[in-house]
Amino acid sequence: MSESVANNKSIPHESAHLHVTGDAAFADDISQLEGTLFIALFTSEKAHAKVISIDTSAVEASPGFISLLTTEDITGSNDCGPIIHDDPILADGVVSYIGQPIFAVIADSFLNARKAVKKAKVIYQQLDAVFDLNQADNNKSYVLPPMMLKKGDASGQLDAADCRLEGQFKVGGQEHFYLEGQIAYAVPKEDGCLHLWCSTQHPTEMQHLVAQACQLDANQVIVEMRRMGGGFGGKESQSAIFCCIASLAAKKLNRPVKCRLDRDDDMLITGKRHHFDYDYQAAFDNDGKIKSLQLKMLVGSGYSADLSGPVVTRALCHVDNAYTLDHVDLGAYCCKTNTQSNTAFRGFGGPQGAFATEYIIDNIARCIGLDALDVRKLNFYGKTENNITPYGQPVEDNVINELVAELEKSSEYRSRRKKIEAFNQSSPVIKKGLALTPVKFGISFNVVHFNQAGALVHIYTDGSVLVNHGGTEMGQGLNTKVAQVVAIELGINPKRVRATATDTSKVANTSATAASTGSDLNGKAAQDAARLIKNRLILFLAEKHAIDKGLISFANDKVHLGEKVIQFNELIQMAYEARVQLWSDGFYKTPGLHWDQEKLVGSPFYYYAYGASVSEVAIDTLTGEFKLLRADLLHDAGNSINPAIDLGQIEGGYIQGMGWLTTEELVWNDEGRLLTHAPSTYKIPAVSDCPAEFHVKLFKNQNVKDSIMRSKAVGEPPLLLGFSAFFAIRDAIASVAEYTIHPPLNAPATAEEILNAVDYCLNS
Ligand code: MTE
Ligand code: LUZ
Ligand code: MOS
Repeated sequence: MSESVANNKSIPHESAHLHVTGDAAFADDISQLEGTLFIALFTSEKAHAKVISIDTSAVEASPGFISLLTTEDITGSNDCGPIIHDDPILADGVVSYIGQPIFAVIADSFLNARKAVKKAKVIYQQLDAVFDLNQADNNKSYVLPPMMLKKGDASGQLDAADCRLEGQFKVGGQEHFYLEGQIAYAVPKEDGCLHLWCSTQHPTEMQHLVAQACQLDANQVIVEMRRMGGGFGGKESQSAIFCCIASLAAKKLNRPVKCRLDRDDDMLITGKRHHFDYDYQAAFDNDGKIKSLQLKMLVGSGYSADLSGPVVTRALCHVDNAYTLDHVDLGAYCCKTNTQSNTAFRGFGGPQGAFATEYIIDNIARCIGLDALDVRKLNFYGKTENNITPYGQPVEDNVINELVAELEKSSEYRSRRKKIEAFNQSSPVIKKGLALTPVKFGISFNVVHFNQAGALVHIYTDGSVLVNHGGTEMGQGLNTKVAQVVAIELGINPKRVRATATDTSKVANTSATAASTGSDLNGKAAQDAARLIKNRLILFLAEKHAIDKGLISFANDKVHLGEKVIQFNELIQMAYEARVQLWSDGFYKTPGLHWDQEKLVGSPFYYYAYGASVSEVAIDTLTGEFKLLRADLLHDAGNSINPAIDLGQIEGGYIQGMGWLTTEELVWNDEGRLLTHAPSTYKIPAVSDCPAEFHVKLFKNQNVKDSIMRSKAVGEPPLLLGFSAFFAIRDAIASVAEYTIHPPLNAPATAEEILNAVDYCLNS
C-alpha cells in the first residue's frame, strides 16, 4: 500500500547524530544515584586450584572500603550458565581458570575498590590444569557429549575415489573487543525489587539469572538496555556474571552498585570465539569434485559449556558452506580446558565450520593444479538438484552460482590472476596472492523456540510514534530498521518514529539479539503491532465516511480515502476522540522450522544468506608481513531495508573476519595466563588495515521467503567474507614453490605463521 515512503531508504542510523557528538548514552553515562557504590573483582591467579584461604584484612582496612561480596552472600543459586548449570558467578572452593572471579570488593569509588582488591591474599593448592585440546580429547574431558553429523557413506567413498588428502590445521579464537566493556548498574527498588541497567544482548536472560541469584521473582527485576557499544556475541551470555554480581551487591547493601570492567579485566575474565583444531580426510575426483569428507573438530570450549552446544551445532551445519557434500562424517568434541569459557561470536561457530571446507578445497585445487575458484564452482550447490545439506534441509534459495559469476566478472578475477602470476615471476621478495571465497549462512536460531519476538507500538495524539521491541541495539542499526518498518506500515516519515530502550517490563520473554535475527524477528513483530493499529484506523474511517476499506491508504504522512486526503496527525486526533485504541502489541514466530538436536537433522533455517569476496594481498617473504591491497565484496541482503546500514555491516563483517584470520592472535603462557589482554598485545584491524581499493556491493535479490520486506539478515554472514584474505595470503605463500606445496598455514596468519609457512615451502 504505502511501501514507497521509506522502503529501501538509506536513512542515517537513528543514533548517528548522538554517536558523533558523544551524546549517545551508554550504561555508564546514566546519571548515578546518590550513594552509588563500585565494584572491583578479585580474579583467580591459578588456572586450576583449590582455594585454601582468603585473607582480606588489608582489603577491609583500605580507604573507601565498604563491603565484600563472597559466595556466602549468594542467597539464590550461584550459577549464571545460559544452558547448563556449570558456570558459577563466584568460584566456590575451586578455581578453573586464571581470571575467574572469586570475590568482589565494594567501595565508595572505582579507584578505591581497585586499590583495595589488590591487597587480598589468596592461598591456593594447585590442581592439574589442561590447556591443550588434544590432551583434553585424550582424557575424554569434554564440557558436553561429542556431536556427530553423518550422511551417506564417507569411508566407502573415500576408498573408491581417484584422489585423497589428509591433514591437520587450526583456527584461533577471537576477542570481541567491543568498544564499550561489560558493565552493569543495579539499583534496589521498593519491596525487594531491582532495576538493572546493563550492556547486554539478552535482557530477558539477565532478568532470569539475576532473579535466580537473588531469590526474586522475574517480576521483581527490570532490565533496561538502551544501546551497547558493540556486542558481537560477547554480551549474549557473558554479561550475566557482571549483572549478577552488581545485583547481589545491591541487594546485600540496599544501595545502588555499579560493576564496570576495565579492558584488561574484561579480556581476562570473559570468553572469546571458540578456537578449533581440525583433522580431516577428503576424497575427490581428478576434476576436483568432492566425494567424501571426514572431519574431526576439537573445539576449545574453555572451562564450562556456556553456548558451546548451539555454537558447535552451527559449526557442524556450516561445514558444507556453499557446497554439495553427500558423504560426510563430521565429529565435534567440546574440549574442556582451564581457560575462559568461550562463547558466541559473530557467526556463532558457522565461520569455524565453513573455514574447514574452504581450507580443504584450497588444498584440493593445488593437488590437481586448478584455480581454487574452479574447484569451488564445481562443487557449489545446485538450484533444484544436488541441493540437500548434510543435515537434510534442502537449499531452496541458492544464488551462489550467479552471485559468484557476477563477482568474478566485476572483480576482474581472471585477468588479475594472470597479472599476479606474472608479478610473482619477477618479484623475488614481495609475492602477491588472490582468492575468491563464497558464503552461505543459515538464518534462524538453531533452537527453534528462540525464533519468536514481540513489540509494542504507541501512537500519541500528536501523531508521533514510539516503538519498543525485544531486540537490542549494538550499533548494527536494528532500531533504525524497526522504526523504518513501522513508518512504512503507517505511511509516515521514519523521523516520526522513535525506538526506545529495550525493557523487560515492556516486552517479556525475549530472545537474545543474536543469530542475525534481530530485524527479521523484531521487524515482523513491530510490523504486526503497527498493522493492528492501522487496521483499527481503517475500520474507524470506513465507518465514519461510509467508504469501502479497500479505498483507504496511508502514504507520505497522509491518509487517502478515495479522493479525500487527510493528514495523519488529524486522523490520529480524530481517532483518539472517537476512543480508538492507538497502541498495540505485536508478535511474530518464524514459520516452518524443525530440528532434531539428537540426530542433527531437520530444517533449522528459514532461509540462507549468500555472499562472496575477492581479496588480493601482498606478502613480504623476508618479514612475514602482509598488506591487503584490494577487496571486492558482493553480498545478498535480500531486498535491503536500509542499504547504507547493510553495506556498513558487510564492510565491518569482512574486516572483522579478516582480523580474526590474520592478526588477532590470542596467546596464553604455560601457566594458562592470557598474555594478550590489551590492545598493546592483541592486534585488531585499524583504519590503515582497510584495503586501499574496497568495492562493496549488494547483490540484487529478494528473499524467496516472506521475511520482513523480503530482506535478509546481514549481521553475521559477512564475517565469513574475511576468508578470502586468509586464502589470498596462502596463495601468495604457495607461489614461492610454484603452487605445488600446501603451505602449512594456521589461522591467524600472523607474520610468524606466514614466515614459517614460506620457509616450509622453500625448503620442502
Ligand atoms: N554490528 C555492530 N556494529 N555491532 C555489533 O555488536 N554484532 C553482530 C552483528 N553486527 C554487531 C554488529 C552480531 S554477532 C549479530 S548476531 C548481529 O549483529 C545482531 O544484530 P541483528 O540480528 O539485528 O543483525
Ligand atoms: N543458536 C544460533 C543459538 O544459531 N545462534 C545463536 O546466537 C544462539 N544463541 C543461543 C542459542 N542458540
Ligand atoms: Mo551474534 S554471535 O549471534 O551475537
